[in-house]
Amino acid sequence: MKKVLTYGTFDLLHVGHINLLRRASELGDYLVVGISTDEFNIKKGKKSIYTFNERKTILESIKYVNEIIAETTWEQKVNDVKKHSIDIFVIGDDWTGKFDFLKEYCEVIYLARTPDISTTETKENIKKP
Ligand code: C2G
Repeated sequence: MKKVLTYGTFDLLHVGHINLLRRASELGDYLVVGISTDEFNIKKGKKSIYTFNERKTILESIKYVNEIIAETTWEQKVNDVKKHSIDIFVIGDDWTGKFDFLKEYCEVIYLARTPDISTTETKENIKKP
């Protein structure tokens, strides 16, 4: 069984997230998603609208996602790859190069981001009068 791993905040879920999760799931047989906790989001400089538990509940309902783990630190990825016997790490290409150190443990793939959609943009559009 080929296992795939990705991470993200996945706040205010949108088609960019779904496109990423769908393509990630198509790379293997089982997709593990590390969702950033509310505390880790602060370290990432992000404040999500939905809490970790709400974002977890939403992602658990997506057919492409097989397992959810909590992302609490930048340093947990190598341990997660080993612990979950991951074959492929995948993430959007806004992170290109940032996780190449994982190539020692698994395949690393950066997928093209979906253009013209982001949680930040969605928030701005909602605020517009
Ligand atoms: N994404 C995408 N297209 C978009 C928006 C997001 O492909 N238009 C992808 C991102 O590249 C990422 C995933 O969807 O792979 C989740 O995006 P975010 O919730 O913004 O996650 P991020 O803050 O990039 O967290 O340790 C890694 C970080 O936790 C990644």
